[in-house]
Amino acid sequence: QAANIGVVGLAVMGSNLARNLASREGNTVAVFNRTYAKTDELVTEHPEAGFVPTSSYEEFAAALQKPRTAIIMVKAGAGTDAVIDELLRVFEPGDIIVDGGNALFTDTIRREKAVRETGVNFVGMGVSGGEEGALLGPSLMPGGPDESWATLGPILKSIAAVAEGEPCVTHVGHDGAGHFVKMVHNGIEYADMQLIAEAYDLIRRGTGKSPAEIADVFAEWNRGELESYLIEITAEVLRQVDAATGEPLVDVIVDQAGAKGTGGWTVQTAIDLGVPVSGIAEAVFARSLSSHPEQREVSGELPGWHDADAVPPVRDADAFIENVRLALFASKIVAYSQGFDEIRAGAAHYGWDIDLGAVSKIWRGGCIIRAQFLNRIADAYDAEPGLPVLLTAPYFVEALGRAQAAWRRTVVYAATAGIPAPAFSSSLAYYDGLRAERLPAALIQGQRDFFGAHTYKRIDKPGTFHTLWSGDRTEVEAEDTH
Ligand code: NBP
Repeated sequence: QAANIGVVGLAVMGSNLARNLASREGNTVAVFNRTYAKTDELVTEHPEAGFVPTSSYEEFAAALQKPRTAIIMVKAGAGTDAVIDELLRVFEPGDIIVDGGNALFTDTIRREKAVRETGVNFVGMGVSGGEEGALLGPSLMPGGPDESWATLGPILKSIAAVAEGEPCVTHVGHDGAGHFVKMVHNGIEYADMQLIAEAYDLIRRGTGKSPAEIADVFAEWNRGELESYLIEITAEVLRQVDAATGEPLVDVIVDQAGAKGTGGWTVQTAIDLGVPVSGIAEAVFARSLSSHPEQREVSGELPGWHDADAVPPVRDADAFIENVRLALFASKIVAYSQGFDEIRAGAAHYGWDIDLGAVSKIWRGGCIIRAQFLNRIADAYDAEPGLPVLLTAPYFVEALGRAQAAWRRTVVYAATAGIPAPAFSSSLAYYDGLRAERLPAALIQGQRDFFGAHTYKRIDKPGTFHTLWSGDRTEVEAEDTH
């Protein structure tokens, strides 16, 4: 029986995506893995899926109906290039290769260009939601050419998560747009996790509550405007007791956070685009700081403001927790606003027509940052598609205004108590930066002109100017050397 879709790469993600595809009416799925034992295992363990197992790329291509459609789920990087080369050997013009791995979007742009020359369509697709998402319904972010979306769209809609009746998939844009958006999704995920971790740390050290008690706080928060998958699982993790020691699990886990790189890509790309994603950057760097035990060994040598253990206790725990909740909500708005700003800037730079409201909608289900809150983002872009900064939408302006006093009090408390809250503090600084009528950037321009004759503009007349700092300090008109 000819298969209408194929999956290459049968580790956990590929196997689960293949099973998800096979479970949908009308699909027959051909499967291939470099090491055949994995193919055999999957097919044997899941006879109900009716997979078509194949043991060579030739056999795989022969098993697929034309035009052929194959989703690659292999380790991103050299593995992806190797599989594409093999598929191009056996595929024909009009066939579609989808890369569902976590590719860097610039690799996807390069691959799309190279594959297009052969007449085969190449689609880089972000897949979010981990193993469970792949099996039960992920959030899918395909890029690639319009023609391929006509074939792929219905298949992807049938396997994606569903949020409020809508499948969590949209054709994000051409070539690398899907992987770009997936990258920023992961960056936002880093920021969201860091903000939640800072909230937990402040509550624990400020009020002395136990992890189990703080789990109740998060469970309560999950019933309000912070409702999200990450808040929900935070409560679960904090409630978990270690079977071996009887201690809260969070207290026996080594406090060094790992990272697979997509958060760092988001920040590197933002730097290239000139977009301030400070909340995401602080989250990436907080993980880096945690992962240097040799540097952290000096902790005892670094004096705090107060004497040892003297984190000033909060007087009213309930009021403090409410302040932290509002600080978390406000900082979260900043993180998402910065992430969407990066997508907007990336779309402008790479020529993608990305519907930001549609992106927020496909993140409502299946993925790690799924949250109620994304509906508010969709509303904001529905009302004003060209919104220059997300947080200036009326809903967010109101929320930030409401949260502001609590947000400031929380950051003050963190600084006074010596509890690191880099994402809370930098989000507030970003907000105040946007609010400022005048920024000290004027002074920086003066300094740049002083040491490097980099010139400056004046507020009162057009043109570019330079002060003769090492001469008589008069001002002259200059060439623009920005
Ligand atoms: P891995 O990232 O661990 O990759 C293992 C798969 O890659 C195996 O099927 C392996 O074949 C295959 N492979 C490698 Br390695 N080199 C190959 C080559 N040169 N030619 C052919 N096949 C090759 O698998 P995963 O964790 O299932 O993830 C798959 C993709 O999905 C990755 O790009 C990942 O970043 C992405 N992703 C993962 C998650 C997640 O939560 N894990 C979420 C979203 C996206 P073998 O069996 O012969 O070694």
